[in-house]
Amino acid sequence: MGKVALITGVTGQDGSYLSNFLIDKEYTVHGTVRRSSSINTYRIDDLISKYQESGKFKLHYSDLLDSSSLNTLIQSINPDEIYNLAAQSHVMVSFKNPVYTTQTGNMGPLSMLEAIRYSEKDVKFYQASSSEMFGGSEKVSLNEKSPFDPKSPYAASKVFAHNMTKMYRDSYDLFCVNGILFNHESPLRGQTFVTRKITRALGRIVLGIQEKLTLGNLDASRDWGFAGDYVEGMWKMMQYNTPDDWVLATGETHTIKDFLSIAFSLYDLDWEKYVITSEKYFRPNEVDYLLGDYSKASELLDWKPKTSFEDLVKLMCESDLELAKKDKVLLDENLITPTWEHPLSS
Ligand code: NAP
Ligand code: F7E
Repeated sequence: MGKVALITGVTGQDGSYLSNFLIDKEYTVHGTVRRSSSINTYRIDDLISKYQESGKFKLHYSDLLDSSSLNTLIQSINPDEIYNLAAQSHVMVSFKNPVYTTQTGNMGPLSMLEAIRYSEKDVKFYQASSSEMFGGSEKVSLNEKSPFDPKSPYAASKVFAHNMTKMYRDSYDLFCVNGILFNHESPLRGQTFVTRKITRALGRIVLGIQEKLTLGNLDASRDWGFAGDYVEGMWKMMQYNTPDDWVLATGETHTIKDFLSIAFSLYDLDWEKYVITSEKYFRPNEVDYLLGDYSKASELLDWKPKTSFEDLVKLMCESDLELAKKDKVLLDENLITPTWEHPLSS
């Protein structure tokens, strides 16, 4: 019999990649979806169509603030492994909605840890911790022992959940894992994160249907990897013989300018002719520099990133050029209004 996994935040980027990965490993996957006024399952629609009937992939309404639904789900599904991927994951939005970001980021994992503590079964728990917790003020390589210095409500809420996860592991002898993941991207990345904002706009610029792209601080540096590689690392942490904290990263860091340069040069374009900056995308407090040291995961989990930075940029650009072609058809037929510089972009 295959294992049973519960994934919170299954409609997000990582939820989609992890669901695919676990189903390939013969898991039955249950995912939580929060109610919204329009259906937003586009990242997992292929899984729904392939596996819903056989019961290998099941969706349930839940919310991080609804401890009752989380508790009931854990009792009824009886999972072997829980991956807590749900969060208000946008750093800039966390400055605008600090209470919501903190309530969901704190109460969600805590509710699940309590449910696991009283569960008769030994349920393993994965918490999606983040490199944002480090704060990135110094140009150093960061590992599991590096100190935290959160610079946003998002990062502070991740530190709380990280500490709670470790505390439950140490206090109650539970298999609770923190995956401290550095930025990871893909064609399924949310469109308001900087990499996808760039590749989505670039596709339209190449086709002549967008003129300018407005961004914020172009000098920040990030350790960017491919989401598909990172979900394998999450799973490996859960199979290791002891629960622990683990960094997943690439060991390379690049500025937003580097990303722009590689992306635009794929189409022989000079990014400086298209990109403008606006104060509205600058954050109240910036994480300037993130570089991860994944040597512990490499040595003990035999994990390493497989996709290079250049290949990641190319993969995202190619995918978004195809999407831009669809935008162009709809635009030519007057079926959509261009809202490329969207007021909710952040
Ligand atoms: P994402 O694409 O933003 O997905 C977040 C998921 O959480 C979505 O399914 C979202 O639902 C769900 N969600 C948000 N608020 C919720 C609530 N109140 N109740 C229930 N579900 C809720 O994020 P991601 O990039 O896949 O990242 C996965 C996790 O890893 C997140 O916790 C993120 O903070 C963390 N992380 C990400 C990175 C990265 O670089 N991607 C790095 C380190 C850590 P909707 O689809 O309805 O919005
Ligand atoms: O910003 C700068 C911005 O929003 C990256 C989340 O997955 O990774 C992500 O958080 C950098 C920042 O990601 C724009 O100021 C410039 O320095 O793509 P981002 P993030 O803040 O690093 C971590 C690891 C997580 O855990 C989070 O969940 O890019 N930047 N101009 C911009 N960023 C955005 N979003 N939009 C701009 O226009």
